[in-house]
Amino acid sequence: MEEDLQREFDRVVAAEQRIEPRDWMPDGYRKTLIRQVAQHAHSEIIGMQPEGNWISRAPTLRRKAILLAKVQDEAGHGLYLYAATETLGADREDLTTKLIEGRQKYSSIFNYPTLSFADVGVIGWLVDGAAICNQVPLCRTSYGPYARAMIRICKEESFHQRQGYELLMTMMRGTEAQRRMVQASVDRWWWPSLMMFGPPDKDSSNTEQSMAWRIKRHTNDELRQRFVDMTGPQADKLGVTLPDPLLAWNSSRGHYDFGEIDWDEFWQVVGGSGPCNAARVAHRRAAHDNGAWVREAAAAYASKQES
Ligand code: FAQ
Repeated sequence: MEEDLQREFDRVVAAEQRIEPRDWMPDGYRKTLIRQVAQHAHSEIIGMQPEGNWISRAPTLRRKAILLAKVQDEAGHGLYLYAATETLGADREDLTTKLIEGRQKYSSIFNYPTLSFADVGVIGWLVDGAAICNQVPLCRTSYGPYARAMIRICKEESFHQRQGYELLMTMMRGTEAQRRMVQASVDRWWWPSLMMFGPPDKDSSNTEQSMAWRIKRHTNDELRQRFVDMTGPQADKLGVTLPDPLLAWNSSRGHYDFGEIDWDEFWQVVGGSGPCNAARVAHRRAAHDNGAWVREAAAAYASKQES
């Protein structure tokens, strides 16, 4: 019986069809999806903090409106993704508890500080750019609710990337001090952006199985290379220098070569010792605690409706 179910699951995955919530699925597939999608949802929610830091200090009304809308989109992405985990049987309260107790991960990138308004542009260009590179293939992931959430998320992410690039273009046309601010920001965010794609394939514990299940459609190194290839010409057009002396177009490979990533730094940040890990989690915990009365009121209202 279980063998028949497994055969049908394998057939659906191999045929590029979607596994849906009521379908049978191996336990490991369910667990891997809950892990990845929850981590992705947490990243969107924690990812509101670095840019949220600049909402009250945006230089113009237009920039403030754009930034507010972007940060709200990220909250929305977190919510679609938590909803996708619920279709797998996860409990959102439990996932939030795991996040604020440090038992579940979120993307390393959000543990770096935003020191100037240029960081808002660079996050849009590089961080949303890397997120898009990673997430467009996830529109074809094998689990239906995740794939469908990714379609909408990617549409919004591409606006996020464009607003960042447009902000940087504007600053680069400004004063010498603004150009220096953009370059300093690129210097700080370039390497952490490359780390977003995860460890090198040889050290990636989950990739092989996730590719076999067609949860992941490309390896970490493939997507990282795609991002570098996409970003090199954009940096030239913008007039900034990516902080890697080894970055160079390799015509025989048809790709950019680039330098070695500091994997010690990556594992430190993933392990909780990055520059802002403690502050990010403390802020999320405080927001959760401060929202307790809203949850209690909603629950009281719901039980009144039932009675
Ligand atoms: N940070 O075996 P792999 C965004 C962990 S959303 C922290 O290669 P996998 C939007 C990994 O969990 C950004 N931990 O893992 C936005 C695993 O540990 P575990 C988030 C990381 O899952 C923009 C271990 O290392 N995007 O930016 C990281 O096959 C602007 C071994 O790694 C997603 O989550 C990392 N960077 O591949 C919002 C996309 N990398 O769990 C606001 C969906 C790896 O076994 C502002 N996720 N680890 O204990 C994915 O595509 C995959 O999960 C990867 C990692 C590629 C991130």
